[in-house]
Amino acid sequence: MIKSITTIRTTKSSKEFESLVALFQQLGFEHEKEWKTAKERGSYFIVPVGKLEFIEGKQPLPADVWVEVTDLDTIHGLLKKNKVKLTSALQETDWKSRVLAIEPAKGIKVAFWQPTQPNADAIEGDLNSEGMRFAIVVSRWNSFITERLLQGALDALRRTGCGQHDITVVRVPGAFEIPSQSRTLAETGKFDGIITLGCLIRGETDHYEHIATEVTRGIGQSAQETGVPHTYGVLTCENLEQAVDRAGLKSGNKGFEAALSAVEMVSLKRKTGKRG
Ligand code: DLZ
Repeated sequence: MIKSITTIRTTKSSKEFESLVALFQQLGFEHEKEWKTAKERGSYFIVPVGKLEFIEGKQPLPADVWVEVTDLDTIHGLLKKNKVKLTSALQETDWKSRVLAIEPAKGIKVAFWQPTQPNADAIEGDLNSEGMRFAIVVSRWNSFITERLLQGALDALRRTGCGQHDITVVRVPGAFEIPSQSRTLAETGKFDGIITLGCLIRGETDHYEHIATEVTRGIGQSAQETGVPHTYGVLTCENLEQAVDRAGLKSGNKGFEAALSAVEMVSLKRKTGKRG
């Protein structure tokens, strides 16, 4: 059974290795693992779908890794910010896509592309938060976990282009207070989306089920009744170990995921909601 496809590039120096790893992390690749032996080290990224494609005829651009993205303009912006020179400018192709190419280190040629015609039967939100305003409601109870969720959420917003001034962080005592505060903020009309972050641990919480149910119901109700997208980054865990696992520093951080979902939902609402 085939399990995965890996494409390997060797770098010329430690500096090049480190700058490539940092760049690809910023571009949104999921950093899976680093490994080290006495003589070598490696760092690899994973993507949701791998493809092996054969083409007969002329290849449109000299790149040997092709990365399909959902928002080429954000990638373009990130490359500019990192002063990565394009080897091929952002351009339309004759296969209904837009594409750009880079060579961030000698011999490492990567093209990024996005179809110009969305899938006919699916509308999706984009992961570009430039110009969107978010409130993050975070509870102080179990703050050693919730502060990590907050860092994850801020990281996701920053990476997707949200301005610092467009993010408001509001702290509440515990998870129970998240729904009412979220609603207060949603009703102001000042925010495009609300990100809720908290942590309930069964072993340490009396009436755990009741609080968890109430928090979930309240957040959902606020979203539906105000029409403002709310996303759910409230951990409901059996124990502390599980909570730590779900509040990882990069991948596996539910705060990061809740913020990304908020960006996607705000974008989707703009595409599918009432006309201005
Ligand atoms: C009271 C309580 C308990 C026992 N456990 C938690 C918890 O694990 N996570 C959490 O966010 N909050 C907890 N709380 C506090 C309640 O959510 C609420 O803040 C207080 O009961 C005050 O209304």
